[in-house]
Amino acid sequence: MQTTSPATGAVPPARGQRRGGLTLIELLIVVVIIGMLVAMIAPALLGAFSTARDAAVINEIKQLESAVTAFKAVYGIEPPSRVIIYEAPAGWTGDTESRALIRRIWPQYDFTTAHHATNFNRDLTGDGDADDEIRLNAGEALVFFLGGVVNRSTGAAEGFAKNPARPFLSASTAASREGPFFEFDPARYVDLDSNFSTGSGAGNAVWGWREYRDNLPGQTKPYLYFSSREGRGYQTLTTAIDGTFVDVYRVFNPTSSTATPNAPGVGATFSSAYPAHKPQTFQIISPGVDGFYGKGGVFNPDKPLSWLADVGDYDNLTNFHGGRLKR
Ligand SMILES: [Ca+2]
Ligand SMILES: [Ca+2]
Ligand SMILES: [Ca+2]
Repeated sequence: MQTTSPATGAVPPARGQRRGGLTLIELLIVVVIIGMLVAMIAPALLGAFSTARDAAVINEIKQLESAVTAFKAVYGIEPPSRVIIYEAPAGWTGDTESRALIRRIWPQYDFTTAHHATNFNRDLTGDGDADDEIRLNAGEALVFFLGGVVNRSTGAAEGFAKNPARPFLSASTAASREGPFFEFDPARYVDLDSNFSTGSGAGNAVWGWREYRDNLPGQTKPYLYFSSREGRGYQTLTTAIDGTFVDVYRVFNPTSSTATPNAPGVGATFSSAYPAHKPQTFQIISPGVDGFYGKGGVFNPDKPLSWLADVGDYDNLTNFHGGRLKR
């Protein structure tokens, strides 16, 4: 036995030296083992953190889906994802599509000047006039229809007035409300294209709306929302969102002969060979931790997203796939 006991008081110097050497080796071994353990555990821990964060976003997307369902329960249709709201009655006359969509939601909506000339109860932009147009796209439409009109002094979402002809009346004017349908965290509003507080152009200025981001660390980009228009088909985007996203996600078709179904371009046409995911309802898309949307288009769950040859898609979170798009 090499054991020594201080009690014996008879430890030879040689033994002490040898013991020191062993301790150094032991120390190195321990350091190496700890290093290996850290190397093994750290990715697992980081993975667990990111999985938990992803799960929180997926859960929030489910809550947004429920809010859309609640909106539909009141108004009969899901919120449109592309519509223009006109403060001035004249705007509606040249936009039959937007007018029809508003008519679907509020059949008694007053498009005339009758209540308009004497006050600004249609001043949705809060700039003191009633001649603007608010172009709602994707994430903006989600926030507008689930949150409702906004108190420009406090920033609070006020839902819509139950007044069937004037749903955009403020809460101070019309206390009886529908919504908001989702409890937005005020800290997570964003305005990707800077058109919520300022319009562009003189007179009939063009405005937009604010959007809403997920709670991933460092996230600056909002959820995207696209409606199938009650199963009548998603509209192909004519302008890329944030310079990249151009098409809703479509189902991979292994029998299609299309050469590059995974590389949509602006205005690309997809045949019925590539139906959209959620063809009857809507898509909600988080850009994930990388903050890039990618291009959308065909998603094949059996292949890694590098197959899409587009950085940014792989970590997206959606309401048609239970986690990151990357496998
Ligand atoms: Ca205005
Ligand atoms: Ca905006
Ligand atoms: Ca992404």
